[in-house]
Amino acid sequence: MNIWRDFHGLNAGYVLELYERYRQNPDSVDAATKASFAMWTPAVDGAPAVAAPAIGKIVGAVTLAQAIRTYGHLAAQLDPLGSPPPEDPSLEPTTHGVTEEDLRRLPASLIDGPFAERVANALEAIQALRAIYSSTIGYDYGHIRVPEEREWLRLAAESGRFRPPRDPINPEALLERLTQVEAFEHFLHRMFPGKIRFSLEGLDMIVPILDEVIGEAAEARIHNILIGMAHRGRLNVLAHVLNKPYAQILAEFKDLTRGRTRLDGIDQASGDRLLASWTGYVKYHMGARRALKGGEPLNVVVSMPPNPSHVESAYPVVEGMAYAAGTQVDKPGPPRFDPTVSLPILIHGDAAFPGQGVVAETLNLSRLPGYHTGGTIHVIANNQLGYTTNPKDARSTLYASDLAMGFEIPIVHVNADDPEACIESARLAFAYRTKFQKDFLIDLIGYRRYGHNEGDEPRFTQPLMYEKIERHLTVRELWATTMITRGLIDGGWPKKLMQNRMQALQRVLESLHPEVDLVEPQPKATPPGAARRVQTAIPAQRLRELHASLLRVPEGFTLHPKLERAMQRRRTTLATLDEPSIDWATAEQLAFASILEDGIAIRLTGQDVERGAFGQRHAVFHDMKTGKVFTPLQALPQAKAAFAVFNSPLTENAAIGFEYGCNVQEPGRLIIWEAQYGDFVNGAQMMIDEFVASARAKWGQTPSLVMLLPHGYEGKGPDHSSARLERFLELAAETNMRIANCTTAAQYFHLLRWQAALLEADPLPLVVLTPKSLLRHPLACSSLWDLAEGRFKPVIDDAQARQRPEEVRRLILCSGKIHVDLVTSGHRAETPGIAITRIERLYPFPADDLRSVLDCYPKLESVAWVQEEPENMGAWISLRPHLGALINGRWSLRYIGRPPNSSPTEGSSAWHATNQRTLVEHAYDLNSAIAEDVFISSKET
Ligand SMILES: Cc1ncc(C[n+]2csc(CCOP(=O)(O)OP(=O)(O)O)c2C)c(N)n1
Repeated sequence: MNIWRDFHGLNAGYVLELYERYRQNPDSVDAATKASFAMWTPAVDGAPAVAAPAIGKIVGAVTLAQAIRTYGHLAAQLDPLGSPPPEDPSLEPTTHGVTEEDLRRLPASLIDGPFAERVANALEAIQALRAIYSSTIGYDYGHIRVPEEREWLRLAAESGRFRPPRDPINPEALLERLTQVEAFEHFLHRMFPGKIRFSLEGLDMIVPILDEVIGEAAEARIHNILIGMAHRGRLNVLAHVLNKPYAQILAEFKDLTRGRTRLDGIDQASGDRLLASWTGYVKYHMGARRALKGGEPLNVVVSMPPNPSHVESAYPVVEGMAYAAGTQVDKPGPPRFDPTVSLPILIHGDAAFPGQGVVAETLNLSRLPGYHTGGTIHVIANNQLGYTTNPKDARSTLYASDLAMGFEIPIVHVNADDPEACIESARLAFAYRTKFQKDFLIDLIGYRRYGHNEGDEPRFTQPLMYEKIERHLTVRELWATTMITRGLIDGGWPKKLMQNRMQALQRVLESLHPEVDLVEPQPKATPPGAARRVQTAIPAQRLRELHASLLRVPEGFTLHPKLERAMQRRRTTLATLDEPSIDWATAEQLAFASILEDGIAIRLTGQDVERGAFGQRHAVFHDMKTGKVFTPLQALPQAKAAFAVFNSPLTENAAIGFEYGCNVQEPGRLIIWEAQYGDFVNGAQMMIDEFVASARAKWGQTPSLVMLLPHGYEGKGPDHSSARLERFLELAAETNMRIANCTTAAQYFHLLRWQAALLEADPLPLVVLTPKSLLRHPLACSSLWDLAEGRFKPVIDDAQARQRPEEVRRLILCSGKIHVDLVTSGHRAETPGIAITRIERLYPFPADDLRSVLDCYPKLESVAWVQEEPENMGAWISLRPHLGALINGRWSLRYIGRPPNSSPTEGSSAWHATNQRTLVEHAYDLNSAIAEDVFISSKET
């Protein structure tokens, strides 16, 4: 054969050019090409001539090897139930124009790889490659774009260094572990028939995989190992990995009512008053914590935080916990993150992983500054079903794991019936994570022994699959058979082990004392009066010094001219005590600076928070000439703790979940998340319902996350106006959060300082409706005196009306920006009979403060609640019963505001302005009799 027959035109030119390069420097071409050219004798004119007949075969062999490395997983035996793999034509030699005979004649070095030295020719090398890439593990790393990582993964797969016998597994210990796992499920199945437990069976290898990763992590002195997982197999993992006592789990299964019914906060059994906020939760979502003790390594804590039923919602929370655990904030400046301190391990469902958007949102956090945890080990507990739904209806991808490819996460698909392959995958995952500090994914493909839960009949929907499952041996049985075949144990031993485990469980059940064994987490009781005792004012001199520090920029730093001018103006902001010259952003900066000076670290995140969505904050300056950045709060000489500020990616759900995780892991830090506009917070409703609002009642957690939600009707349309205050008020009960709507910079200052001071003593989530136009409005500005004196006021009465209280006939109660619209109206001066009082803390409802206000106006005839939100939104619906109780029939209570609407507000600013004007007019109209159908509804209740 002539080379020109196989290679002509561009191909021939390319080969000759390559050959010329090889002639000049044999190492300048890759190993396979080098091996091919080594077989040729150059012709007189320099072109390869003698071995020309082999060149097409050589290229065929090389491309075949490449195809196996990239697509070998498509022919891997991954399904324990034996479904055929998808296969791919590129894995066939004929596709590449080679036969087995051709391959036998070619050298093994052509295929390259650590095994090439051990085999005789290219055929054997290809067979070795197939055995690696198309076995019970499918290596899926072709999407990794970093060549060094790809090469590392290739060598790791092909060297077999994580595989027995090079890295031995203790077969007896493995059999015992699988016996524990299976016996636990059998026992529960037998003793509590039909009770939901979400059996692990079919994916039993999850426990040995976790053992392997945790063992390696402990040896590597990773102090915090955090496991996030949903319902599937959770009880088994709690029992065997987190060492949750069998007695406690069995006590939970007994599900004695414990004599407790929740009525009026009284324990019906004991008559004691119940701690506020405790409803408990179902057993298969509870969390646990285990400290690995004794010998080396010390101080390793494995924990599994509780999570709601909402699959995958705990994923960003666990990431946030891992990030916070690995971050040191005890020194001023930016926080220092050490990726070797914590390890998140996440177990996902095969339907949930591609289906739930929060997964993609959280994967997108994985490499970002401020969110990077040093790499997560993901395991998809792939039982090939989502409830009753088959993969073809559950995802648009071939594998359940394909989403991870876009984030360049290496993937191994592994057959859950091959314990050695599973352990090899775990070792590879940990080694990759250690080397590159990036995520790794194990797609553990097994099956589900029973229905979705143990009460379900899976044969209704998957009759054929379950026919196979019924006949399928468990992984313990398969492994026992392997051991017997290898002559490691005798035939009776596996059965004996199983009997021992079942008897041990029986003994625990028989000696159970549910009242003692059932340990329920309880929220910490707060010391009474802690919130009242906090001092938030700080001396004017200290404020001035902080302010001066905040105005300093490094020598030679060139600010944007507008910012430079703003800085110049701010130099005199604190010059006098009583001039209201402190705007919202300055108050925030001073609050942050003073909190840092008090030694409390701050983390502020959200979309565009560095500059601030309204250009108000400028927490980070950018040098106009060099592009360098400078963060004044990180350079504050007075600071005793770190300040972090990160623009988040465009997500709410994962972002709030992550911050929640940071918060519960490190409750001593002030964690603040800011929405771009308040309405976008509804993208994270799941996090708010399931974590922020109810985690205390369900799991005894005590979050103190701060959420800043811009809110106010300013003609921007149905979106960008409302932070959906009504939703937060609806969730507020049993003192589970604080909700504020401040109208002045000083109020915001005191509120932030108050929250920081209560992080340990009385932690509660804080929801703050923050302003937009009021950020710079003179009426929202405060004086130095306001910051240096006083405290946060839950209610601000009308200072003007207080000077002539006997003239007041109507008391208008309102909250937020509408107050400014009311007091700046021309009607204000003309209507001295009206007092306007702001409720600045909507929850807990400030009944005492309001009572004192009501008592101040002796001639009061009516009270009106005025709001800009429609009647079915805003604070009205939640506050109405409280106001009714306070008024107690003494005066009429009138609602003045928009009627119920499905959309928060009008779609045009002109229309908005008209309605806002009408609303204010009604508020000031003491005599109006208003028809029901006017746009602004005003009615007595
Ligand atoms: C957000 C959310 N939607 C729906 C459900 C109801 N649900 C519970 S488990 C499940 C199927 C989950 O399938 P998969 O992710 O494969 O996990 P598996 O149960 O098979 O382990 C569904 C739909 C839920 N728990 N959470």
